[in-house]
Amino acid sequence: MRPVVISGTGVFTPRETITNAELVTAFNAYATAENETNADAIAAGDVEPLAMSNEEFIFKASGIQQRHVMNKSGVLDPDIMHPKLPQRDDGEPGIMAEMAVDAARKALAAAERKPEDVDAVICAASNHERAYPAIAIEVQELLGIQGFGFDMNVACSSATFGIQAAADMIRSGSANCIIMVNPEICSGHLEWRDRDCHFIFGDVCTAVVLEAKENATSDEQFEIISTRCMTKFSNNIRNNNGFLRRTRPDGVGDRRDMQFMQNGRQVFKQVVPIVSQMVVEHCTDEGIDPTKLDRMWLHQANKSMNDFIGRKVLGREPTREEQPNILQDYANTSSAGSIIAFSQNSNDLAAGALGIICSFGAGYSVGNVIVRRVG
Ligand code: CO8
Repeated sequence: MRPVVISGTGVFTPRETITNAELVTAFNAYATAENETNADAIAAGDVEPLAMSNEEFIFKASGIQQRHVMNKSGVLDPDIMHPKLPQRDDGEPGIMAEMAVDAARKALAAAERKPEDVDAVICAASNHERAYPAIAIEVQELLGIQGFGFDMNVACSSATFGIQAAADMIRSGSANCIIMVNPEICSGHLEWRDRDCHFIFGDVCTAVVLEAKENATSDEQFEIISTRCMTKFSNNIRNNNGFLRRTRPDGVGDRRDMQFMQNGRQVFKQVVPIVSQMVVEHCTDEGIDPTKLDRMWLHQANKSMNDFIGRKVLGREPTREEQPNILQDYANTSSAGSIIAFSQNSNDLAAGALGIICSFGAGYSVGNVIVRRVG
C-alpha cells in the first residue's frame, strides 16, 4: 500500500477574542440579574441562587486564558449570552463552509497544491451547521474541487478519525489527495449561562492536506506511520439536540437540552487512563518506544489532563516543546485543537522525528495518528 503524508495544514482563527475576565464579568452580570428577578423565590427557599464565576477558578481548572469566537457581542450581552450570526439566505455560502475555505486555502498553499489536485473533501467536526447538503460538498463547490465530499462527526476526535479515513482511501487508491477540514463553532453549542462550562470552548477551523508520498512536493511533510481509533459509549458528554426534538413531550422550551452537557470530573477521571494506555500500546505495537516520542500534539481540553497524559506516556515531565498546548489562547476547539497544536508546533522538528497527534472526547472516542517528519 502507498505511503501517505500530511503535506500541509491551515488554521482559520476568528478575529474576536474573549478573555476570562470579560467572560466572568458578563456571566456575573447575568447571574446577578437572575438572582434579583428570583429574589422572592430564593428567599422562600424555592429557587437556588446562581453562584458567581471567577477567573482564578477557570485558569486553575482548565489552563484557558482566552478564546476566539465568531461573535463576541452576543456572548457577552447578559440578555443574550450566545453568538449572534447574520441570517444568510440559501444562495449564500454557509458560515462553516466559509471558515473551512479559508483554512483549506492556507493548507493547500502549504502543501503546494491547487484545488484541481484534490479529489475529495472530508468535513470532520463535532457540530455541523446543517444536516444536508454536506458542508464538505459546499466546500468542494466553493474551491472548485472535482471528485466527492462528505461530512463526518466523532465529536472532539473527528479530525484524527478523518485523517485515518483519508489515509486509508489514499493507501488503497480510491483517492490521491484529500483535504480534511474541521470547522468548529463551539460558541453556538455552548451554554454560556452555565457556570460549570461557560469557559470551556472557542471557535476555529483547521484544514489538513493528505496525499500519496510519491506525489508530495512540499517541505512540510509528515508521513503517517500508523493510525488507531477507538470508541466506547458514555453519556458523560452529550447533547439531545436533533430532528426528533419536537416529537418529545418535553422537547420544546428552554434551550439547555440542545447544548453541550458534560460531567467534566467523570470525563477527566475516565478518559485520561484510556488515552495514556492507548498511546503507549499503539506506539509499542508499532515498535516505537513511547518515551522516545519527540512530540505529542494532544487534544486541547484541559492543561492538567494533557500534563497527566504526557507524564504517563513519556515517563517524565514533558517539556513545553515536547507537548505543546494552545488551549490557553484558543480554549477547547473540539476536533480542531490537536490540529492547531500540530500546525503551529511541528515545523521545527528535524527529519526522522516521531510524534503523535492524539484526540479524545465525547463518545467516548480516542484517535491516534503517529507521524514521522520527512526529510
Ligand atoms: N467559577 C467558580 N467556581 C466554579 C466554576 C466557575 N466557573 N465552575 C464550577 N465551579 C465550582 C463547582 O461548582 C465546584 O464547586 P464544589 O466543589 O463546591 O461542588 C468546584 O468549582 C469544582 O467543579 P468541577 O468539579 O466541575 O471542576 P473541575 O476541577 O472538574 O474542572 C473542568 C472542570 C475544567 C470541566 C474539568 O473537569 C475538565 O476539563 N474535564 C474534562 C473535560 C473534557 O475533556 N471534556 C471532553 C471534551 S468535550 C468534547 O469531547 C467535545 C464535545 C462536542 C463539542 C461541543 C462544542 C461546544
